[in-house]
Amino acid sequence: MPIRLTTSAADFETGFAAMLSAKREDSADVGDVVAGIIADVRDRGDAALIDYTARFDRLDLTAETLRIPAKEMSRVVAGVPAEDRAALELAAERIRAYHARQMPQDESWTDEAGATLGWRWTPVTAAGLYVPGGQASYPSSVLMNAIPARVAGVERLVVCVPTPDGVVNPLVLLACELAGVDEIYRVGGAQAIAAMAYGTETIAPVDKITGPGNAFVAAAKRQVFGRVGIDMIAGPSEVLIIAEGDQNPDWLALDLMAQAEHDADAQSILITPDAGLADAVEQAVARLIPTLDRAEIAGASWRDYGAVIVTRDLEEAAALSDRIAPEHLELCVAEPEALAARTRHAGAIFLGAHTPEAVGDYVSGPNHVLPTARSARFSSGLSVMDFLKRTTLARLTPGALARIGPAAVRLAASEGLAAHGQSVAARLQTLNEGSGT
Ligand code: HSO
Ligand code: ZN
Repeated sequence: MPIRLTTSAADFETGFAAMLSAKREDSADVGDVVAGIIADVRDRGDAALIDYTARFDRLDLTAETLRIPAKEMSRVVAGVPAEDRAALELAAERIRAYHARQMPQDESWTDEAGATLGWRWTPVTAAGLYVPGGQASYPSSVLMNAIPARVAGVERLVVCVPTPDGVVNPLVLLACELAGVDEIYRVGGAQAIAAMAYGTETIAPVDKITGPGNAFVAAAKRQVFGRVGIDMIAGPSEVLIIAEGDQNPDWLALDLMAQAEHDADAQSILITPDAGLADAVEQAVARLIPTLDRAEIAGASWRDYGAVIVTRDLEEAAALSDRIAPEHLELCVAEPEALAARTRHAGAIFLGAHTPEAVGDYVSGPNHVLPTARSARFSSGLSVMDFLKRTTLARLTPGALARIGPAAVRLAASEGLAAHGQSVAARLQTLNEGSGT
């Protein structure tokens, strides 16, 4: 049974605090193993990748076959049914249009001292995207990672994807093609992250690595950070739904289970001021779970981490949501904009009964790579910004240097940095001589 809390009950705060602090992810400590794999890939390059791929994916590769050739790409992709292709194309187009709007502007202005200041944005040169194999190999996630990179102007986009027993997912390859991925390697795990960070004979290194993965991949990303940039380390998925009493309990049950089916560690929470709706949704979920393909995963997630909270009103529901800072926040209420305005901490907000979170996973346009485990308090979902960096610009006229330089000379002296002070003072002196004073 999911936990059930009522804000008017005396023990509410205790129950809520326990829910907030429950640790959902119990990832094994694989740091040492991963450090060994990274060192091996740095040492032996392609040969190490070939060994690990034989061992973990039961696939014999050579330096020539690490990369999936264009011919194989077109053959596999040609087998994708037209309806699947059309759906993926629609998704790609909408994701592209959304992320194009995110592109930030360069800025430049001249201030009252006469300094021309500003910044400009430039893309990272090469980005590497990790695509997991197995059950969590989502073509939609390929689009969500690769398209922002391309929109940002990344020149070289690399994908590493494990292909256990040589089996490739045609939709993953099609997503790579639609997003404009340049190179695809059939390598997975920590070894793939090491190869993209340090490079091998065949795989040139990248500057930034993004994408989800298992505990080994997550540990590898942590360990190569600094050598390359990485995106966030995402935890199990979450949804929080705030619903009014007149909402359809079957729809809400489906929305809750759409998160729960991702992972036994996923979390689905319903908050409502209507105890009757809370009961109806719990009953609907109980009916729904046995009908799902992933009944076991969804059932375990709902049993262990599911929560139903009954509040006095919507205002209180919004305040609780902020304390949770969910990855996905669904507002199934008559006036979702007003309620959204009352919340601050959420990775993505879905407004109204006809915007289920699942539509955001695929086709609405915003990114589905979002901050989990309460990190929406301080971070945001993946965007073009993850593939851009900002360079600041400053140009001083002689007059501007004369005006603000003396303060720099003073501060340099206070920090005991003589060359700093003189590098400014020497110029000020020349300016003074030139002006004849
Ligand atoms: N809801 C997941 C993303 C996803 N869902 C991919 C389906 N495919 C995490 O935001
Ligand atoms: Zn999903």
